[in-house]
Amino acid sequence: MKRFKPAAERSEGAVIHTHAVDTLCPYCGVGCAVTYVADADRRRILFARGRDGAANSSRLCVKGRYGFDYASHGQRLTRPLIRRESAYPKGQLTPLEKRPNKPGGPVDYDDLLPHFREASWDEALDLVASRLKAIRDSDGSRALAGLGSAKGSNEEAYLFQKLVRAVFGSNNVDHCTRLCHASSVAALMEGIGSGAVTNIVRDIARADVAFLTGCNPTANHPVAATFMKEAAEAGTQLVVVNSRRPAIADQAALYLPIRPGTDVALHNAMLHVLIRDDLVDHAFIRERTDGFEAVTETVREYPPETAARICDVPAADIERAARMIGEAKAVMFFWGMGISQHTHGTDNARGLISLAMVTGNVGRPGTGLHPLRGQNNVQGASDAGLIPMVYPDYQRVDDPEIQRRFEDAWGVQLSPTPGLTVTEMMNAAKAGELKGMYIMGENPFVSDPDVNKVRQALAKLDFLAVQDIFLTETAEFADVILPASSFMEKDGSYTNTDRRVQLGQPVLALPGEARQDWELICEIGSRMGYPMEYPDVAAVFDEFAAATQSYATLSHAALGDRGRWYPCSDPATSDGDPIVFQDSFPSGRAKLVPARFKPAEEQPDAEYPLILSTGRVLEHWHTGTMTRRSRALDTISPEGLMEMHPVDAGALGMEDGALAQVRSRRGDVRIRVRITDAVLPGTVFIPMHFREACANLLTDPRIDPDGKIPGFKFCAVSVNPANLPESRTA
Ligand SMILES: Nc1nc2c(c(=O)[nH]1)N[C@H]1C(S)=C(S)[C@@H](COP(=O)(O)OP(=O)(O)OC[C@H]3O[C@@H](n4cnc5c(=O)[nH]c(N)nc54)[C@H](O)[C@@H]3O)O[C@H]1N2
Ligand SMILES: Nc1nc2c(c(=O)[nH]1)N[C@H]1C(S)=C(S)[C@@H](COP(=O)(O)OP(=O)(O)OC[C@H]3O[C@@H](n4cnc5c(=O)[nH]c(N)nc54)[C@H](O)[C@@H]3O)O[C@H]1N2
Ligand code: SF4
Ligand SMILES: [Mo]
Repeated sequence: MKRFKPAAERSEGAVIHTHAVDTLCPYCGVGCAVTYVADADRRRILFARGRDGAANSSRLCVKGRYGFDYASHGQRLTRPLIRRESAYPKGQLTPLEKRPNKPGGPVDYDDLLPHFREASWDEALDLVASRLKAIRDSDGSRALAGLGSAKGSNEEAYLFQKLVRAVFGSNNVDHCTRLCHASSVAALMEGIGSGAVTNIVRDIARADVAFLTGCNPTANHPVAATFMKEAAEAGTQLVVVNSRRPAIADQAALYLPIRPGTDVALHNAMLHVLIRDDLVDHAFIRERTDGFEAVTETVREYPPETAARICDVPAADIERAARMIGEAKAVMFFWGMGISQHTHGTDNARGLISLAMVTGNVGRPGTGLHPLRGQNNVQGASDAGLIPMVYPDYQRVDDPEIQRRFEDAWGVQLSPTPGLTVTEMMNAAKAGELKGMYIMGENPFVSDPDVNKVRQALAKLDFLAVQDIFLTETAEFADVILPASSFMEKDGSYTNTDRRVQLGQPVLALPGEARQDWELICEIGSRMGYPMEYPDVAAVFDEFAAATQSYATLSHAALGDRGRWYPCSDPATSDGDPIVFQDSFPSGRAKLVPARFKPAEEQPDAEYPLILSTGRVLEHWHTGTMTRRSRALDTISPEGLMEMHPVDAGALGMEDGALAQVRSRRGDVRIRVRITDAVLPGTVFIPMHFREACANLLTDPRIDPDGKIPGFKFCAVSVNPANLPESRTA
């Protein structure tokens, strides 16, 4: 039954019968509203049409418009699979870089399938439940862990963390936010008591100045970027800071190409100028913040000339950026992974918070803090408690009062000990302390730093269950693989980067015997002895909303076909709040925390002379499981390329298109070179999407002390021309 009217699309009496459904794009945190039109038997999506959503006004990027066909790809998992006794030992898999083909290719899939046998749902689910239960009973709750998914719905995220907490019995639950904005959230929680954005993207139209740092919106938040560009044309001045020139720099009033990993020095120098020239908002500082003196004290050591030497940005440009912010009436701060994915990511975000606070740029139109959220539901997955330290709504697991409340609601005893983060789980598995895992909708065997170490660690588990839509590099190590629903087959709510909660609904029929993700979570809970029964996802939403103040007024019925921003006082009369914290912060007053510049630990040296940064391209999604199975996207972008500055390429005698061998202290990959002056001399860039040239074989797993996020944006590598014959067969 449909909660809201499906967009009727039937050419009466004509040859073609189609099925049109109003839903969302499954990819990024912008959260574009889409109508997908499928064939009459709902096996295949024919085309997409942008819908008039709050975040997109009918606009779509290439992924929303053409990236839907992964869902009907022939390699979708359709039956439960159990690893054969005779399968190769888990620890002896072919190294990623030696694998002959890419995920979409047939070789890979046909090679792997013989190592698994098909099973009935009862056999597979009983095996998962009994093995996890046996580990819990013999080794204790701490020996089990789960990774949930920011590609799943709020309801799935809520159920997943409930399963780990109430049934596995520990708080060992996390998701990809740890690799993403964990440091931003750590700084925001400390600074203002909330990790969500204060103002929506489209508020940029009302900003005089927008500061865009460590983000590449034209590639990664493309529809949001269109609104940013329009604002720039209408007079909003963009200050863009990046270490690899992003396309949005073309619209910038000021572009600062910064040496990677040196943003703390830049932020401090800007604060220095603002305070020195008295461009701060004294009333705001007095009435709404604490810690201004400590910040003033620290930034005194960072005159622009000092920062200029650290950042390789001219002192005059630093002065100008500071004055633009200090003199504007309304400034918005946007940031991404170039800020958060460093071992000093929390310090980076602290600086941005201080810049906004000392200039009084929060709580008004065209102001505020906006960490651009990545996955379609990473905001919601965090809100729903897929985090080891907190229950839904960021309520601490180690607060006895809160623990009692959840114990009453769920009818079980809960653990007061914060659980392991993604990165800590890998270490615990390696040490043999973590023995069983359930991974749903994540692919850590490609997305975690130093993946060779991760592969060794997870291969040691006594039992691994993976729930995905494809036989991923992670699933390859599983004892049981559960075939799940893709976005296109399910009901549920998703919270975008703007805090807009919107509903998705099924466009396609489930393939083969695949089942709904949410039902599988409940099946495992119930089979482990804790009944998890709900009539539908709307009922799960209600239980989640009851535990989560910011969602308390919402329900599936109230969300309708356009969704609402949270907080929303009354969905019957209000669209929700596009701007929050007008008068105070959840923590009362904002806390300003100073930070000193610390260089990344692994600096370039004679052996590894270049800095490697990793990230994304427009057409591909993370580990490529979806976009590399989309015909249009794979055709436009079939291969990963390493970007290198002409000066460095020239020194190595390498031409555009040459094959390079890239080494770090952890691994090596071979990849073709693309010569471009978008990257700075001395730095190279490798996209994370291509497992045959897997960036994470190279990356450094060291983490930020507060956010526990790895520094994906900085490690030392060497590059040499590769003269070995190519092994690629694609
Ligand atoms: N096409 C596509 N879109 C995506 C995704 C995808 O996989 N593909 N993933 C989604 C997800 S989960 C996320 S988190 C977002 C990420 O979106 P972004 O944050 O835009 O992602 P990245 O490309 O990782 O890197 C951001 C930028 O940081 C810059 N940078 C690197 N180091 C530094 C530094 O030290 N200082 C500064 N100031 N800048 C630096 C890089 O040059 C890059 O332009 O994208 C989302 N959207
Ligand atoms: N080097 C480097 N590494 C990085 C980053 C970087 O910038 N550089 N960025 C980091 C960031 S910001 C992020 S967010 C992470 C992302 O890391 P991951 O979350 O591990 O990456 P995805 O490829 O998005 O994995 C999603 C998985 O879910 C599956 N899936 C999709 N839809 C569904 C569904 O509906 N149900 C189920 N059950 N499964 C589904 C997909 O097939 C895929 O296997 O990567 C991090 N890793
Ligand atoms: S901007 Fe993001 S949500 Fe919108 S269509 Fe593109 S990938 Fe999808
Ligand atoms: Mo992310």
